Amino acid sequence: MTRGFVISVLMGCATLAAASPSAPRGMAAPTISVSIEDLSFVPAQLSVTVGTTVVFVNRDRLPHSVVGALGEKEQFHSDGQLDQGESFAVVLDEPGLIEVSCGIHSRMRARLIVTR
Ligand SMILES: [Cu+2]
Repeated sequence: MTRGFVISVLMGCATLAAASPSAPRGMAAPTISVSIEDLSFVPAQLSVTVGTTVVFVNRDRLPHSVVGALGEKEQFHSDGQLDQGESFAVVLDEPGLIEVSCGIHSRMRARLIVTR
């Protein structure tokens, strides 16, 4: 199930994520940001290790949402839509290939390859 997932929404904290890798207690886990611009996730593919925090930052004028799925199983989703300047952070604590999409624009896709 989704046990162990720590999901938090950071409102308007775009620069925070890029500047400081805020690791969960006792773990030196990295933080990586994915930008949403011009109806795309940038980068569209990312390889990370388990425990990495990924922060999705909406730098687009349009609202977007973030949905992550491992196969048929949803792994995470943003709390509603992200307006310009808002962000959504998720800790990836299971290995696998996560397909990321936008719940508003179905052609927006990204992949997160999570390894141990
Ligand atoms: Cu979108």
